[in-house]
Amino acid sequence: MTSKIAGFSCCVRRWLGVSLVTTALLLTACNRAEKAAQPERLPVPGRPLTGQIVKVDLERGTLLVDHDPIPDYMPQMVMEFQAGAGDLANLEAGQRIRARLIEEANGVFRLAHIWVQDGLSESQIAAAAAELHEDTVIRGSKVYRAVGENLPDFSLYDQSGQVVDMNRFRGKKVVINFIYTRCPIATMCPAAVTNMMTVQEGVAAAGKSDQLELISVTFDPEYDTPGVLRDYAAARGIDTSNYSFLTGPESAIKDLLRQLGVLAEVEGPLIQHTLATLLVNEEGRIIDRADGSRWDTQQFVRKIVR
Ligand SMILES: [Cu+2]
Repeated sequence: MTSKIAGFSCCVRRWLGVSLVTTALLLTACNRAEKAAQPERLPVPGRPLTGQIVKVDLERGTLLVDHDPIPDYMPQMVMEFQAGAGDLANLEAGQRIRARLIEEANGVFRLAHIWVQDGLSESQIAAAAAELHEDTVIRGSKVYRAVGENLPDFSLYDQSGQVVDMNRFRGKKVVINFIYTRCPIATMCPAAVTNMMTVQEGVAAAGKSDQLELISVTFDPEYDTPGVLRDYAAARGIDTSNYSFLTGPESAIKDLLRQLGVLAEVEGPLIQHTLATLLVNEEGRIIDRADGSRWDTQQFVRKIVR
């Protein structure tokens, strides 16, 4: 744990390039955070449910699910649940799922935060997460990847529930940041997404959309399932043809955050986090980095379209 925090602080120091005084402050903050037994993640509403989808009914906005017994609550049965548009679009009959069952005040039962339990995708994602973790451990105190280094390889799910391997984006410029959908602070994640959209629009205006991929990875994967990310993008009218929202195993996301020098920590009802946006070139090398939510999106656009 000590070495983990030391590595983390070291990466923060290198990333910010700050004075010793500021570093001392950061170290104190880190140590304090370490002592408080903070929860690892924000709670996700509802109770756990597993089962198999019998039917996706787009018209009724429901999922018919043969669900496993829910201890002290409900026996095994085939039951109809309300579900969000993102989940309804992503899911199909026959899939095994794990989800959160939310009983609403009006007696309506809703399934949300749904993960497909698909052996093939899951093992692919798990293998990539294990590799990324090994790389994180091997890099030790040199875990942080500065401008000039390569983006690490990773595989996560996109907002459609498809496995996305980072290699897929070789040959294009990539802009990547981290956000979470329930971030309530307008100047943080919502602003970060708006900045991404501004870059996307600037590159589109130059007719170079096919040379760019934008990626927002969630800080909050248990809540931000593919369906939630899909709804989030739809609610903002985001063109997802070259802008993906990624989620997956918590360990993979933590390793990515460490390697890219982004801090995140649950505090009360929030995930306190820093913001960074990276620009990656066609060979997978990090060529620029903007910290915070106020940065020159047009500078990124110029670097992408030139
Ligand atoms: Cu945020």
